[in-house]
Amino acid sequence: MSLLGIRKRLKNLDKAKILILGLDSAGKTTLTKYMRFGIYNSQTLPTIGQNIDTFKLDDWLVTAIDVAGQKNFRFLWEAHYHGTSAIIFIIDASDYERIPEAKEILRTHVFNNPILEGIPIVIIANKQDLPGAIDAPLLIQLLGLHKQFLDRTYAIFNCSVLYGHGVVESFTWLVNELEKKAN
Ligand code: G3D
Repeated sequence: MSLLGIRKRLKNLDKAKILILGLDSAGKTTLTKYMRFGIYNSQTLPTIGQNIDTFKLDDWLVTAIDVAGQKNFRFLWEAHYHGTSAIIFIIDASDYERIPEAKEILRTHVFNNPILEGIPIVIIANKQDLPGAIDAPLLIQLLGLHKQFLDRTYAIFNCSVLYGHGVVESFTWLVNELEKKAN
């Protein structure tokens, strides 16, 4: 399976939205660049705020949001959450200090958010190419996911988005889940 293969499978599904969430510097921009690579008709749409990047991938709307800090702006982001079919939550796994912040946001914005109930969630443990990066099994524990949210549909992948490692695997899982829901 390649990125183009994934794109073909996405095309066959009803159009909707993919939401990419993460703290600043987690790798959202790098991921969206990767997704746009080789895709000729992707189109960047005007953004409302500096921390929101939206583009079209065929009939899909992809929105990447920087969810760090600024609790007061949550209501602005929530407007983008409606109608979402899939969530990608990206974490800089080499930045130990910010794992608690990422955990809190993952919990409040995604897992405990009624708007996003039942939606498949891919967690990207990014920057695995950096020495000492926390791998997926340990990250699951640090995020508290081994004890909670066992009823939610989610998966976590070791990735190095900069080098394109693990991205196709993450998207393949996501497309499989979307196809299951469509059938
Ligand atoms: P953001 O959009 O979530 O804020 P970016 O994050 O995509 O801008 O990435 C922030 C920095 O992390 C960038 O470096 C980017 O190259 C780097 N980065 C993203 N993914 C990876 C990865 O998988 N491995 C490594 N080593 N670095 C990564 P700069 O130097 O441009 O700030």
